[in-house]
Amino acid sequence: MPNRSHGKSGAVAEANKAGKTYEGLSRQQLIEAYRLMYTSRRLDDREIMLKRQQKIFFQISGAGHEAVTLAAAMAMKPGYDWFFPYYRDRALCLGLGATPYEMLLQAVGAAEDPSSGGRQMPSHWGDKRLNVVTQSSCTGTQILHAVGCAEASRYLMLHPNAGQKVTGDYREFKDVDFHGDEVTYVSLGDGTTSEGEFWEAMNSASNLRLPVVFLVEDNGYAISVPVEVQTAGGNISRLVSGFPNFHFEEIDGTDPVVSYGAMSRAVAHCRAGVGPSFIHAHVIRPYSHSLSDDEKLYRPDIERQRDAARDPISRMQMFLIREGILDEKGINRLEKEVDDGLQAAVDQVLAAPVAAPESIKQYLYSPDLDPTSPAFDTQVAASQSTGDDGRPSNEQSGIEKKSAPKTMADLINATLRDEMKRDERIVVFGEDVADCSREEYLRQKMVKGKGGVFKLTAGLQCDFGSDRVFNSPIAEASIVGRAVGLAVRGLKPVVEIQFFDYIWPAMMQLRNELPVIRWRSNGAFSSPCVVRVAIGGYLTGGAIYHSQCGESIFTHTPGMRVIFPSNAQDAAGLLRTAIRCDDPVMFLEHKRLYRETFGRAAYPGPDYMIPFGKAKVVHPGSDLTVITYGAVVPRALQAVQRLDREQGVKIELIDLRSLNPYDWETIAASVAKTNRVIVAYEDTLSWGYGAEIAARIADELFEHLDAPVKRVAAKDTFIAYQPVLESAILPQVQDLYLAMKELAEY
Ligand SMILES: Cc1ncc(C[n+]2csc(CCOP(=O)(O)OP(=O)(O)O)c2C)c(N)n1
Ligand SMILES: [Mg+2]
Repeated sequence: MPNRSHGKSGAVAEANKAGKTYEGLSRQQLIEAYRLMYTSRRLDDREIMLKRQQKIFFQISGAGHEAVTLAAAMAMKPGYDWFFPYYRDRALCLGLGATPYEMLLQAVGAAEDPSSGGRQMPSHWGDKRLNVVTQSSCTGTQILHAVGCAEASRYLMLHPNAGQKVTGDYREFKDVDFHGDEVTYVSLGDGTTSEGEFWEAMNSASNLRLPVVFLVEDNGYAISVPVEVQTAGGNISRLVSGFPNFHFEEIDGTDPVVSYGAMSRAVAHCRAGVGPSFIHAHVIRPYSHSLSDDEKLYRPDIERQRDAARDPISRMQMFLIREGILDEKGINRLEKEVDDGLQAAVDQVLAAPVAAPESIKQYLYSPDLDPTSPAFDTQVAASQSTGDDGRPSNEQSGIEKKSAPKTMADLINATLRDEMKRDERIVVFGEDVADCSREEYLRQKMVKGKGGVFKLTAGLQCDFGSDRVFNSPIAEASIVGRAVGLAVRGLKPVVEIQFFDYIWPAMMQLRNELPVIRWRSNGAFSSPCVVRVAIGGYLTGGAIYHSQCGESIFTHTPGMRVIFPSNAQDAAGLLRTAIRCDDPVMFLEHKRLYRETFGRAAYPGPDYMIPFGKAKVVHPGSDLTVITYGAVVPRALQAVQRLDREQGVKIELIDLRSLNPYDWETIAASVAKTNRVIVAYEDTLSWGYGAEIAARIADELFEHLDAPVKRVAAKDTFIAYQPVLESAILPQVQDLYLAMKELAEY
């Protein structure tokens, strides 16, 4: 226990009389601060005990970080400002208004746990009421969310009507709450500053002068790795000091008053709209990394003792006594009240029920809006002439067209334009998507504008302005991470990943954040947005890094809708559903199909939608079923037509269009009719998307099969530049033809 003998009752009276404040904090506020800091520490202690008794399953503490995180809470406004904390921020959350009981509900994994209903580990904060946004375990992902969240505040200032509720699409269910001067808080550890996402976030926050308070809680270690190994020169403040527009402070984060002063200045800088703030707080980590770690294995006693001398709890006690704010008796009384309260909370929480196992799939997707439902099944506008008979429009002879067939690229562009007109919440960003970042060139008509490397977003910046359509840095994680932050706030980012081949820097966001937000927060938060991705090969020269597929990696991720149209009209209808629905959607656009003659169509109108999970029978047949999607559709169609011509074999060709969800009913009905099936796809054969479809057919439709389930796909290698090699690698019409012929004859 700390030495409390410094208490002098005379000093209490003196200070009381003086009405002295400390960086603006009154004595009463300091007592409250101590109550919360002590509560935070004791909660960690209680949880550690519960873990040892095997009543909870994980523990990670906020010990040593209490002063600065509580100071942050005191400098900000819960339910008004926004918070992206990390696992050491127990005191922040207590300071914002979370209760110890709620935290213990998290520890036992109770159904009533407000952060996740028992789905996440303890100390993974989330509280809708307080604007504490659901956190994952990934170090660093939250920093980009905070940037997106702050961008939303900026955007809503410029578009105050965008947040209005509109029935009939996701806006009906997605609340928008903004004040204009709200500040976004994000915290991270010293080790986490090594993540690329940290630097991406710093770059954008700085460049856009966003109101984000970055708090680096530097306890000198990332598990066992000391700060000088993480950070060049051992000090992150030195490294970031060149970022413009920031308010920087490097402080002793174990001192509550110093911390409060710094946090207040940081928040004021942001609230005034000047730019972001960066508080680098030196703290301690007295309890090892987590209960699974024993720091004695890599930290000698001497170092640990040095830390202990700076413990914020004992420092605060001594400060209160020294300043005559509380005497020893007062501290004892306060601590007893806290301990008694915690005991009662522990007793109560051990009886808290857990969620029913039947609920495990709840909130994977929006419970409010089902994109597979008839609400998303609309007709082609009357003025348009494209039939929806499953055949590409340019092959429909005899149908009179009032408007010329357009490419898939044209119709995606037209759909984006109409949706942006209709919905002010939509923002479009990505690499090169703007017409011209230097707007004056456009204004002075010096340039025409680019609008995407494939021109899919051409003209959108000119039509809707640079705050709605803009270029991002080449930082794919930040494209998706910022989109998550914007979408959490209720906006609808429709972002572009320029090439599927370069999606990988965003993988953490695409696997562990975007599709998980709703599930892990038990429905409290969601991030519906659209990630458009140019995908695929058959480019004759595309080579390894401009030809990849890999859709199965994302269909393998629960919570993500994955769409892959093969023709212009489907692209328009499915993109509109993607934008209007309430789920995250990966919208895969095949580069080779963008401007093909195949699949051109007239624009189907500004309300044309196709529900997800509905396949299209491109060619009816009774002898064999071919299931495919994307650029294999036109190739398979050629093979199907040739077999019909040559041998009268009638093949049913199914274009899945939607990969998650997919249309099992159409598959099952077709296989039951034809008794033979090929699954064809452009990706490499092994572990590709079709492997799952083939496995399910073998499993559930075995009784209907007269032949083995066949797959036609790319060879299990990379895609080569030389067209002869590319042809040998990707599935060709001839490969499809031979496989169909063989299976039909089986
Ligand atoms: C992306 C990622 N990599 C690794 C981990 C495993 N991990 C969890 S915490 C941690 C150390 C973080 O250190 P720091 O940022 O300094 O925070 P501290 O725990 O010290 O407060 C690591 C490596 C993780 N959760 N996420
Ligand atoms: Mg650390």
